[in-house]
Amino acid sequence: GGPASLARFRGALVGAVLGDCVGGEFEGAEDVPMERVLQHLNGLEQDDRGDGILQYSDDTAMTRCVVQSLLTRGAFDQHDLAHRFAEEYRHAPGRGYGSGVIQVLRRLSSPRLTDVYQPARAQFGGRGSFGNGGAMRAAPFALAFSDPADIKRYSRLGAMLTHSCALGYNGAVLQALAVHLALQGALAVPQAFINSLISEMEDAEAEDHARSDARALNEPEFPYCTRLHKVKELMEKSTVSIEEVISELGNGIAALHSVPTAIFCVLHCLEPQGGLPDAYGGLQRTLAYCLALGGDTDTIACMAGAIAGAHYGIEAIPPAWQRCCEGAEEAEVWAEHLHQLYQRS
Ligand code: 8NA
Ligand code: MG
Ligand code: MG
Repeated sequence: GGPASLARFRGALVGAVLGDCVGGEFEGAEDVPMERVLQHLNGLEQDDRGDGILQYSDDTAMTRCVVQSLLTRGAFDQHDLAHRFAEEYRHAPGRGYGSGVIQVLRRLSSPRLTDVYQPARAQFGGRGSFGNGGAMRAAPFALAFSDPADIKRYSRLGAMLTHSCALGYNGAVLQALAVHLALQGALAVPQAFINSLISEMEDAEAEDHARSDARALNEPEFPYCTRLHKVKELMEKSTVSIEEVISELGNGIAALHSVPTAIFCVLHCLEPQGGLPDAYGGLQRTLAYCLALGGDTDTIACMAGAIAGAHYGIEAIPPAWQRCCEGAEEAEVWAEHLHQLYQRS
């Protein structure tokens, strides 16, 4: 489809859910052979699947809250969103939330709370979380708003409800911007795509809070820009090993060690790759590649799935894969509603 077509909106939201559901199998694993990844993915094509449907985790649970809040309120509403996060956690606490964020989610349900950003600010001795939990749920901001200024503002605020450290919320800004650009068709020119992200993050990371948080964590100045430059270097190499991706970009639960990685996975898999089935389309390649990295596979595949889905569109998602994933049918319906909201924004 053309820029911002409905097929791209569907692809983005369903791609995110798929990445979370198929990635759960290897979450936290080290050294995942591609053979095991392909075995797992082949299982999705079998009619007689004994093990039933793949459940989504915190990534999708929180993404659903963002979608429902934006659709119900027709705008960003931090109180409504905070309430939905808290209710979702109370209802289904076993979705695999990070060990720190559950304290925020418990405190967000207090009726006495007036400043909904306060519990997040109290995390980790007042430094706030740098986990990827803000980034993993950022895609809907790119699907609800067409203006990049709105996308940046609301993805940041949406993340700050749980992640007040700049390395946490700027990961969400980067992920939302990557989905936005992919929706516009910008991945047709990969170098321009990455350059746009670098120039956007130069602005975001120039802010005082971003500078002091990077310093406090012994990170270089402009940590996301530094990582995006590494993505560019890896893109220019003729061969890149999995080990190199993990050591240069990371595969962990910190947003800084996973959002640039997800972006790299999408870029790397734009062209067919050795070791992956010829029959795989680009979105399938992207998800398989994310899983083979090990580490925080559900979250990296969720973020890469949203970007790749926005680029390739819903047609690139095998119906059999979609049927195996909890919440994927619903995601397609919500994508249509977000598309309508986007056109009004
Ligand atoms: P979070 O805010 O609890 O952060 C995740 C973890 O990062 C924390 O539990 C800490 O260990 C560490 N952390 C974050 N900020 C700081 C800090 N300032 N100082 C010291 N340590 C810090 O949770 P989240 O919402 O960011 O979730 C991130 C990931 O955890 C997601 O992938 C989610 O799926 C979940 N998760 C991951 C695994 C895994 O093995 N990769 C397993 C279960 C859950
Ligand atoms: Mg998860
Ligand atoms: Mg995860």
